[in-house]
Amino acid sequence: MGAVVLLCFVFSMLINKSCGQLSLLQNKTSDKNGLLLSTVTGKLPKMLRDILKRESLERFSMLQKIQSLERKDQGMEAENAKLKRELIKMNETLQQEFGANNDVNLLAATLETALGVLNESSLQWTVISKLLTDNTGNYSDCWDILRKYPSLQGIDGIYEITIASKTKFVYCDMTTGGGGWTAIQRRQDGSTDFYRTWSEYKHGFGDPSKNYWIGNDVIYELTKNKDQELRVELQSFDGAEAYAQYSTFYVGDEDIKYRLTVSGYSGTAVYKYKDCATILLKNPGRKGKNGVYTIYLDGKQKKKVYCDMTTEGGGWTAIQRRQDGSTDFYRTWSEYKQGFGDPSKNYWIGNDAIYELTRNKDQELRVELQRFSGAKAYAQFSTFYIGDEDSKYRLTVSGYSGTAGDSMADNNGMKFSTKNQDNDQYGSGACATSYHGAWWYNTCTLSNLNGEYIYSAVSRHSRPTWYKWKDRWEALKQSLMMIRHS
Ligand SMILES: [Ca+2]
Repeated sequence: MGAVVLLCFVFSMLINKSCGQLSLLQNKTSDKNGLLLSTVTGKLPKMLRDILKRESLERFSMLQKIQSLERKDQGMEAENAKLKRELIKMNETLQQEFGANNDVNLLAATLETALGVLNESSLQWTVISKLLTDNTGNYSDCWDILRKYPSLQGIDGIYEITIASKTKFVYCDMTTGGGGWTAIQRRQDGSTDFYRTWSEYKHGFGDPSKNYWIGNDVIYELTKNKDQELRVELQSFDGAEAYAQYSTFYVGDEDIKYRLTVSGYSGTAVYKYKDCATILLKNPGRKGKNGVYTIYLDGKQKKKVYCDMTTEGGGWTAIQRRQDGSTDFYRTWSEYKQGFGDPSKNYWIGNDAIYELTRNKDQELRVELQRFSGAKAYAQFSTFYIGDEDSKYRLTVSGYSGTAGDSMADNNGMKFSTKNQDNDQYGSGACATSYHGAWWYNTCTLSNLNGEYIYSAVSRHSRPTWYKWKDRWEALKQSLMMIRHS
């Protein structure tokens, strides 16, 4: 396999990291005591390798910084000279005021060392920048760079290559499948317009550190020996990743309008996660990252949900979430069936969705509650599932443990009721109306988490309450009902 080509959509923070590292180095160089540079004098090539390897420092941003450093060089010289004068003056003052005191002599010696380092610092920068500049641009692609510098494996970033005797900055994936991939396209966000003309696509556009098209002439040059493979990497907004790989990939020159030859597919389809636990299982890096993710109910119906990736190992799919009063929960049967609200704040996932998620009867329920005082408690149920709409989403809930008390014991076996559909056990009225909510009411209830929100801890049964926690109808500030494989 020769050099290889990559279409890459991978999200990466390497650029920012690298700039951060470089500015650190830059600051240390002009550091008043110059100790960092004094310790590395004479080891510059090794230091450069270390920088490239450990800090993921990228040539592109580094060269830009060096150019800016060179512009600042005179300023630095002036600053050094000023510092030098101050040090000399300080030294003289010390000698005059304290004479031949040992401590003072020690201090003076330290000051003189510092002066020596200062004198060397700008010279050293010139050496560093020259070494870096001299080493760039002599490679035909990322594969070639990696072949000559195997220690760059794992260091994705911007590198300079030479194509048809012109240099070009490109993004190299030095990780995937051993690395050495040259990115011909990269999109990370919407900050670069890709709706461009023939000529722009011919020459390429954008910035390889973020979004770019390498240019059709370059793709032709890179692939004209017909020995390249193509890999397309994709990432969906909920973090799912997939790729497509083609064992043959090349384009013709401009005369034949860059005619494409692509074949020999292998790869993965985008995985449709069925719940938050599966997302976490397939993407362990999501642990601790609570937020909104996309799941596919029954492998088909797309749904945005809030995932708790923290509590007790994470992987919880939230079926109800209330954080404030900005969402009305006093809704109809049809709205509770479909679900409503915004998973990033307040929402009900939908009774059809709860049925789908719990139909295997293998889920547990965890209810997390917060009072306006900030105090928190939870109730966990080892068994939780509901029937389909024909059964009026009849609830099965049991196996309580926790700190909030079991306020759902009376709801076990009950049908769901809303303000426009009374399926409760209360003969002389509708609990959904008198409790201003929607729930699995019995002859009403000791839990009413879909009750009417209020911004204070008033005590009233029609509020979002969990009676057993404090043995009163205290209105709660927040609630989270979530399920996970038991
Ligand atoms: Ca009734």
